Amino acid sequence: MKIRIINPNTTWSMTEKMAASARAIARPGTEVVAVSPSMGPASIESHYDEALAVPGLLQEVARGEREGVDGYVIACFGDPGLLAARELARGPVVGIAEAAMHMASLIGSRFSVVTTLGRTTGIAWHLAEAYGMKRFCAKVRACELPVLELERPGSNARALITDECRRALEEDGADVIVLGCAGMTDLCEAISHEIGVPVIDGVTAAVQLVDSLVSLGLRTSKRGPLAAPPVKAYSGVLQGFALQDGGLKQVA
Ligand code: 5HY
Repeated sequence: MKIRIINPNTTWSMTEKMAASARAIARPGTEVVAVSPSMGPASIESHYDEALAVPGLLQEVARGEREGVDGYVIACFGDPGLLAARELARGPVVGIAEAAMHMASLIGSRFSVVTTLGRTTGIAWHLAEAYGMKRFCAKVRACELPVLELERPGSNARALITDECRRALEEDGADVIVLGCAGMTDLCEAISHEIGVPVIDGVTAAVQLVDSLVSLGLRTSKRGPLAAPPVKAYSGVLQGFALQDGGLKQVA
């Protein structure tokens, strides 16, 4: 089985962290590859970043389709481009927010999300609503940490995130924590051990869900809204996104 983790931002150190987390839990026989697009934002911290991350993300899905990838993880807590990716993919495509929230609802009564910048909390709330998880979500918290601080050696990211997780337990009535950034994937186990409750990393949660779906022979349904997009021309820098034979005309 081949699973492709797509980190929609272009910071490869973060992508490599995700690959390490995923390979640590992947079943024997499941090959996990983690990639970043050749174009896009260095980090995703706004609607603008999310929008500009999607073209590169879709190129990576198209490349995966040509390489026979069985399923995909969209490894950004805003789950950017999720439905568009499902239109392109034959196999399952799972977003890390979607995976983490659903898993949290299976092991606790209420979860809090701890993410990076406060300006992105609305995106997480929107997803909780869209996924039917709002009734389980106690709060979406932010530790006011720029995403790339997670990559800076010597930053106090882990302490800031852990403190915010503690506040979630004390103030929100949460009994599970969801890490609201793929870049936190390497902190999950240590924070869970420190605060004494389950902490969910969406990257590994999504990898396991994709593995389960593929193992059950389940693929994205191509009847209706997630069928391949209608063929048409795209102009300017998007010319290469025109579809032919079910794939992009030009996969960079
Ligand atoms: C993520 N941004 O998971 C989101 C986290 C966030 O570059 N990867 C990013 O703060 O929304």
